Amino acid sequence: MDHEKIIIPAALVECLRAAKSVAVLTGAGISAESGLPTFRDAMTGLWANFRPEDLATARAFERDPALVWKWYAWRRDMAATATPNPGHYALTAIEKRVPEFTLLTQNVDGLHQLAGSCDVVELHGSIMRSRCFREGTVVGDSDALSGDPPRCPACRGPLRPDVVWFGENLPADALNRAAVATQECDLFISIGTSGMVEPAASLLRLAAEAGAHTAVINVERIANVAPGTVQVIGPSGSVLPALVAAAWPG
Ligand code: BJW
Repeated sequence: MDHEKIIIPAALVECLRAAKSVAVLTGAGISAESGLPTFRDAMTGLWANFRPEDLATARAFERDPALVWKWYAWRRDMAATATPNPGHYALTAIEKRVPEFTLLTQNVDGLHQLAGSCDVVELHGSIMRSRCFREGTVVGDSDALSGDPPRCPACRGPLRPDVVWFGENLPADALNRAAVATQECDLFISIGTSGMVEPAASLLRLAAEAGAHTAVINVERIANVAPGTVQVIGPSGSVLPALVAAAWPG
């Protein structure tokens, strides 16, 4: 989509320019233009041929560790060869211009870090790391491991991806940082997420209740957002660069 054809609401531009503190929540949609499938696209999404509970729960891993490990290995290979898109880069530009900026991501693909975002709060972990299913010890480079699933070098227990599955708590430090940023920001922007998975889904509403301006950037209109939320409909790889250009021309 041509940047010139995207209309960025003036109110959002003003809010961004004036903001002392901005919090951004990203989901799978921001990486779609890097070629990574989202979860809930009925035809091509990551769960098109499976039910989420068959792949993204500890119970699924216990039942069929090879299936779950292979699904994550397939996704890790895709993420490892993907590159950030203009949406990821636009967020690094915003980070440089606002005094306080917190990037909260539900994504596990590492593309924000690759784009140069300095301090990414990973709410759902990282697909690039693994950890022992028994003891929780984190093992860094998943690419160097072999086996379906590989074994923990310390206890020989099965390794699992270092991500947050349904029914598991989010990392406490990440959740705390999300709560603080959400309570304290002037502007909260939710980008490329269907807003169906808690607790991340509640952050937009919590920000609005705390008095922040709120905005959603998505290719589809999101239902039941907090009253007063500005919705910009379009791909984040075009909307975000257009927003940056409008807020800080030249
Ligand atoms: C574009 C675009 C473009 C496309 N530009 N946009 C309260 C009520 C009910 C249930 C619960 C509740 N609280 C907790 C729960 C249970 C559960 C939950 O939320 N269930 C729901 C299904 C209802 N939550 C949990 O279990 C969480 N843990 C927890 O709460 O712990 C405490 C607790 C424990 C036990 C019991 C109760 C409480 C953990 C959630 C972990 C989620 N994990 C996953 C997998 C991570 C690892 C992996 O990657 O495999 O995280 S699930 C999956 O969904 C993944 C994602 O991060 C997450 C969100 O998906 P996302 O990013 O929104 O992707 P999509 O595909 O849904 O949407 C993409 C969007 O992009 C779409 O809107 C497109 O339109 C858009 N888009 N192209 C802009 N170019």
